[in-house]
Amino acid sequence: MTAPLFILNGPNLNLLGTRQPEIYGAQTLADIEKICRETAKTVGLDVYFMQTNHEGELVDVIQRARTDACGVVINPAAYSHTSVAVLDALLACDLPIVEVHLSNIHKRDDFRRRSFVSQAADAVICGCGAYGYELAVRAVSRLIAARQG
Ligand code: CA2
Repeated sequence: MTAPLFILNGPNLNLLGTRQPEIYGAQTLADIEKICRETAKTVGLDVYFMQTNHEGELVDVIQRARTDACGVVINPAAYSHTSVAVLDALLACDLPIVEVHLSNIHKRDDFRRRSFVSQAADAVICGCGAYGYELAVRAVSRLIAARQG
């Protein structure tokens, strides 16, 4: 059996749908999980979906992905812009990695324009809202298939 696709979400994304819909959209994280599961099903992937507000927990789950996942889709949220630990954990993964952001991080505050995590990502999707997660699942499934030859 193929290992699941890990879809990982960083701090405060559990609040989606409650505030700032003009930036992040009206969909909740549960809505996004549903989109991911439906999309993954169409490309034949199982999904492990999680959210954490804790940097160490994110590092732990990325380390688990090294052996237990077929690929990673990650919205590291604020840790994108601050965390060398999350970057290093991803660099230790020999897996297809797609970074996703709901908002266009290049159109916002200067500090959001740099993502450490992008250095470990095969692809980065931003500014497409929740649809970006569907694109990310499709993109990572292609990268997984390409590796399998
Ligand atoms: O656009 C994205 O997906 C972000 O990763 C979201 C992060 C932000 O720090 C990044 O710069 C870009 C923030 C997620 C917090 O989302 C909230 C949603 C509703 C209410 C409060 C926070």
